[in-house]
Amino acid sequence: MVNLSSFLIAGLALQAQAIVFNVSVGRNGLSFEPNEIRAAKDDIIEFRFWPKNHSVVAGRFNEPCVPAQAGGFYSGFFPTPADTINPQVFRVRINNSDPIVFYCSQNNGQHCKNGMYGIINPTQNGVTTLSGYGALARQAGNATSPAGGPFGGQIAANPNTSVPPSSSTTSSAAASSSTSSRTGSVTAVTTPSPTRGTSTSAGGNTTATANTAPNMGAPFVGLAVAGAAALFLV
Ligand SMILES: [Cu+2]
Repeated sequence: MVNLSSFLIAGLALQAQAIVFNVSVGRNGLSFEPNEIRAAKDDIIEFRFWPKNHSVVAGRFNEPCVPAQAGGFYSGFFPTPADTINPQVFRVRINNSDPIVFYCSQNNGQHCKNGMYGIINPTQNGVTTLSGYGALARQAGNATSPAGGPFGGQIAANPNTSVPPSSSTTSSAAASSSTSSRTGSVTAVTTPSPTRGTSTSAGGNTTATANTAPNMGAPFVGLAVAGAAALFLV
């Protein structure tokens, strides 16, 4: 008699273990959390959008807040009312281990230069690092949104739209850094969808994910960021 469950487990074990990294966009001020991610080929970065009107764009290293010259990705804008989380997410599949920087292109408050950027697979050369990109971004002007609509990823239903009551009132410094790596507290999944596009059925996201963003708390408040946020609340 065939032991079906053993058979299934053996089959799953043969698949590459892709990981989904959840990135909170604007959950605590003008920031991506985590903003430094170490991912492998076929891993998924899932951007979850919190209030205001954010986007995520793959950038280029030496020209901050400007889209990548080739390839890359762009989510479009995800307007999200206060005290909610957007019902849709933007998912990007990682194709290789090359460094990728990303930023928010919202200029109502100049989100990119004020801290809304991050990096996937930084290197140690001081250029393709979070701090290296940040040093350039702080001197940037307005950010650039790619022409046209979203590309390079998949818009999907948000698997978790529950909002802790206090989440939208927490502020923290945008300059804070949080890192996720493949060895961190993330959930391995075996069902990354290889398809691109936007044909996602409602509730059809069966990929098990864990919120990889560490609970950073709010040890201090970024006064500059809070001030900017107060001026540019949408
Ligand atoms: Cu933003």
